[in-house]
Amino acid sequence: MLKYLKSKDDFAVVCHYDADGLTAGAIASLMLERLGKKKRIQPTRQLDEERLGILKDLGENYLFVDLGSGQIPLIEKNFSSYGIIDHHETLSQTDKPHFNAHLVGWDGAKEISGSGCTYLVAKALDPKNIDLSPIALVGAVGDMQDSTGALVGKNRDILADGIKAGLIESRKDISLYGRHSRPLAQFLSFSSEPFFPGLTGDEEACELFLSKLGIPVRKGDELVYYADLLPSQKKKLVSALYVVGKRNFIPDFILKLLVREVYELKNEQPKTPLKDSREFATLLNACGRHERGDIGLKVCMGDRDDALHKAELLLKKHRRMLRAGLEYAKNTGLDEMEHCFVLDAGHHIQDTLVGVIAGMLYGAKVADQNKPIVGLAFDDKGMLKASGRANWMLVRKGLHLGKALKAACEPIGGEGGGHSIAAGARFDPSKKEEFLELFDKIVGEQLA
Ligand SMILES: [Mn+2]
Repeated sequence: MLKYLKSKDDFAVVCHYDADGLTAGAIASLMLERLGKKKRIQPTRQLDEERLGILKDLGENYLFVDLGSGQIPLIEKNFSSYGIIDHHETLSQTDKPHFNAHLVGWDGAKEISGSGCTYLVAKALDPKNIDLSPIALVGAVGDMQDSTGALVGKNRDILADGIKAGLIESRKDISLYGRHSRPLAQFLSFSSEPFFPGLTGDEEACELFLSKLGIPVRKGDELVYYADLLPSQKKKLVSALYVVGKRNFIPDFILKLLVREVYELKNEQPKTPLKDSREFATLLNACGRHERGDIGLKVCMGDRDDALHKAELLLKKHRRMLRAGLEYAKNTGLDEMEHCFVLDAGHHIQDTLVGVIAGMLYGAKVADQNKPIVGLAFDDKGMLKASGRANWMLVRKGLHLGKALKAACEPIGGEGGGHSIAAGARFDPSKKEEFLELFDKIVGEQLA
């Protein structure tokens, strides 16, 4: 791989369009730039026949990062000179340069991501590239590789690089999203993992909750952020959330993750979404989701003016859609079946958001906690997407939404599955009534 990168010129970097892919692409692009190579970069949602058109003739030599290992036959057929850096499972082999986490014995789901693999190549090319370690970690966090509460495996070596270079700080802190970028009451009310019944989705309730704890949400005219709180106030807040969680049967393994290792980028400005690695990753995902991976790439590569501004607008758009969806659900209300609630959103809520919004409806007191909620929305291909959300009390009683959705889809030719508390399905809209009837019946059986 190193020889390929050093000896060739005129590269086309192709990367996945999510946070891990964009960070991998940015690292690849910067390392090539530092080698004095000519390069272009193209993010893509997928690597398939349909998208080959936009990927053709971008350069003489290709470098696929955070994708490619699973599409070797397709790449082989269409590109003559290429290298692949990836962490996804691979079945095929190639005689071209191919650096894959699994091939060297690392677990690409937990120990290293696409950005991490690309970073290791960059570091091997030039030790000075360790200044790219923060971006590599943003990719790992974006890929949820810290889901056990901390980064593990090779990711920890990259973390150590970042700390040594004085670019990263890691410590234990509350894991809710928006420590730096959301005013306190919003920070609580938008918490969806976990969601706190009585708080999530209800900003006023959150303000009341905070004031009861003696934590002000305003200082003069300024809104207070979690990052502004004193250590004693932070502690008080975490304990109070823990109590809310316990009272609502949120299991210990979830509550334990309320405080976890967090990774902050020391050179980024406070109160921006770049300060915290998770928020940085979310910003990149917002760019990708709106087909503006190019903006995310520029932010990764150091643009703090125009590109950052545009990326923040995309993130705001996402939040606005979430808020609008929640308002829609509050205003139209839910259909109540015998064993579940239905949020029939049609085209009013995006299929990618309907699940998150359904989950927020418990907190917002739109739905009673004694039944699960299934949100329905059309996807961009005209199919119906069903997103089920429950609470831990129902799971304790035997509810498993993943199994229920899967079983309800079987006779109607749809596809479904997922976790006990959150799951999804997709099926033909003409089967809606049939689906709901069967789903309701299965949920009833599970809870009986
Ligand atoms: Mn990835």
